Amino acid sequence: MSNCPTPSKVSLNFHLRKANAPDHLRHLVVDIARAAKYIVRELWHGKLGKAGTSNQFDEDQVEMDVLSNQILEQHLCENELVSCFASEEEGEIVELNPDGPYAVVFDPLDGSSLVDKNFAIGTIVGIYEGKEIIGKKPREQVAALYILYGPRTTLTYSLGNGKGVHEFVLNDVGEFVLDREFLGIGDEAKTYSPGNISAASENKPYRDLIMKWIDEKKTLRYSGCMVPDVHHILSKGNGIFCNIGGAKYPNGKLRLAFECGPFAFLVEEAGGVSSDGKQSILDIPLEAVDQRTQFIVGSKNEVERTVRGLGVSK
Ligand code: FBP
Repeated sequence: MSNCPTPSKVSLNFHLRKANAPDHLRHLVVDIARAAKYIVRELWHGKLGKAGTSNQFDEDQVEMDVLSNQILEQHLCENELVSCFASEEEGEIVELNPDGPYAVVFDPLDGSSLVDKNFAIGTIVGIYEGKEIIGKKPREQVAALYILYGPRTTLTYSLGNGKGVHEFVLNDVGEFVLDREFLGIGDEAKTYSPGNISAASENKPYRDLIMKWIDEKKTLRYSGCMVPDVHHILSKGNGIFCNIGGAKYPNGKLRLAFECGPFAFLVEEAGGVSSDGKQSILDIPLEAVDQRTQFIVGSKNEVERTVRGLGVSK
């Protein structure tokens, strides 16, 4: 790192340099942050209605799904650092530069069904080395990040390997500047975030867990978008978020590649725990881009109690 003074407001680029991120990885993360600024602008000024199309999961797309996907694809293509990417909004893996050193997975606008209700939503990104996505495990990510479009726009990233989880805020000149370093998650949860709660109607262990959290007077924090809901755990430093399988989604609703893998990487780097009920999310091989998984993340002791409570040994 050159001996230039540390600025009063540390930029994402400066922070990545200080963390000795490889130059290409730093460039890629900064480009993803640039793409997020264009997504922010479209959230302010763009159309929020239905696109009249559907994604690979046969889910109706809103205009912003399509636009945010295009914005990210453009930035990943321009920098020539990406061999291929998998997006929640694309049917197949998209090949870009065969010499690109990284493969990227992303949900361009998670929670997009909430965008016209003005709920906080986000972009989720995972980065792998090389040219393959299928066959990798989320533990092999070399970086993961999410952008949260809320009252403030924040970007939270980690390079893993004990380098910590760090949060940046988009300022008035369009720069993501450091707000908090080394976000941590304590072992005991004070809040709970029960996703896919309709599964509790037929999943008695899940229903019993929710009643336990109520009886323990834990605070409910659930918005219906996993980006602010899991961010709440990283921001507060404790909590539990889960999306449990049920009749409609036997394996859970959330996708391993674009949603659960990057968030498990960040939560475990912050000292939390992730599980699908049997193993760390980070150890589940990616077999298909549309692969779903049951997802439990957050404070270590609460995740372990939840896994036991759901009756499946870890
Ligand atoms: P989309 O990617 O289709 O928006 O679905 C993902 C999601 O919105 C997550 O962000 C959120 O945690 C989950 O669905 C909510 O599911 P449910 O409404 O069943 O709790």
